[in-house]
Amino acid sequence: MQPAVMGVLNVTPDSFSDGGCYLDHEAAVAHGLDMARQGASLVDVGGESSRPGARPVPEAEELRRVVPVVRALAPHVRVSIDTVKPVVAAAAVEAGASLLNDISGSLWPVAAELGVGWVAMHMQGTPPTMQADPSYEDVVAEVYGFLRARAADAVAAGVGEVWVDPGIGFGKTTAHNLSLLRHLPELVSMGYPVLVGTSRKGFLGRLAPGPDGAPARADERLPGSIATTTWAMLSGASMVRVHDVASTVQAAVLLGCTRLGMAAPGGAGSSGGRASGPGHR
Ligand code: HH2
Repeated sequence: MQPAVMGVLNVTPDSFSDGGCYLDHEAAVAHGLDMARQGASLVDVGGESSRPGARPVPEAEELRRVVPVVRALAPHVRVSIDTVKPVVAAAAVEAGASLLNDISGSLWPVAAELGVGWVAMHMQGTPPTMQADPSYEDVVAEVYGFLRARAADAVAAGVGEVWVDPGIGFGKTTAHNLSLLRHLPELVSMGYPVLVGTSRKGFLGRLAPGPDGAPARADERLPGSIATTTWAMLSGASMVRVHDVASTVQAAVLLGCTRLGMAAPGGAGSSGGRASGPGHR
């Protein structure tokens, strides 16, 4: 099955790649609907940046940012709420969200109580200081061990839909991120659906600097985002969290076609017969 695409919708002034673009509710809803039209199965609404160094947002402000946006989008597309605050999670679920995207990896009792799905993400430390000095003896064993334990806790608590996410960039060096990506099949083999978010993250810019040697800026990281997201899909991830939905859906479709050796049934370009036209090769 083609992996699902989760579109990122940051209703924040300070997110690392799109801060301020969707702080206005009308702009946020329009962008969410656009991502759904482009093929996102889920729109992930967040009202608090978790970029390295980010400061916590007061609960009332986070509620003001996200609840009207969730309410407007939920009749049209599945919505997840990206929060670590139980009160915000509850209000978003009341407004129509059905998945709790939890970067703290600790809110499974809240998901159980609200009767919604839960994403368990791994993070070492918290955003204000997590990138100061991330350290592990064995990053793959520690992160995947944590996720295995938390997912089992959630299932035992009665959560019916449990996702695991290695938390790329959350208390991790570039080398840690690469190890986790390289060993994704081990996470997949645990049996829980895997979500991966590499989109526009800083390590992509550091690994592939521009011609002047400077790290690629966030708005120059689409190729790296597509490459690592495609790697995640090839490794068995069931969902990828991205800012650039249309490009990612195109990559996912092409991956599926290549796997099958043909256009996916019912998908674009599946009308049968040979492709034709001036561009056909
Ligand atoms: N990454 C970010 C935020 N939430 N949730 C999951 N499950 N996995 C991720 O990798 C993940 C996440 C960071 O990206 P973004 O939301 O664009 O930035 P910011 O936190 O600055 O708003």
